[in-house]
Amino acid sequence: MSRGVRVLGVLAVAVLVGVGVSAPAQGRSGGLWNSNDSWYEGYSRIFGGSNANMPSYYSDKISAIRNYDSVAWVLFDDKYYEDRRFCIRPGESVPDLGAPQWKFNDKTSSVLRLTTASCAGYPAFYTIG
Ligand SMILES: [Ca+2]
Repeated sequence: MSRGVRVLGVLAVAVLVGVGVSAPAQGRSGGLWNSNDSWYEGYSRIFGGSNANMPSYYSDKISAIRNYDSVAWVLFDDKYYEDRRFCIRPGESVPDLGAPQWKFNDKTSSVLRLTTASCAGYPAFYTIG
């Protein structure tokens, strides 16, 4: 592994560990914004990249999300991208993951950042078109 790759890895971890944000800023760019209470209350943070095995302070604690990224993200109930899953496209918001159509409050244990804005191949929170 080159030194450059190691530095990038450290930066990715720094982004993932999180930036404390008290309120969702309009026009924020990049990442999956999430909070541990519905309607963006409680602790909030931005995920900058995929995480197959979320630490205990994230796992099973996410209650609301907004996608400020340019690509779609998938939330999984289990670690390592297993079990139930839902995809959120760029610009979409899910203020209450516990709503009856998803029942996904405090479930997320891994997150996958896709390479395009499409949710093709994954069930999406919202249907389009
Ligand atoms: Ca879970």
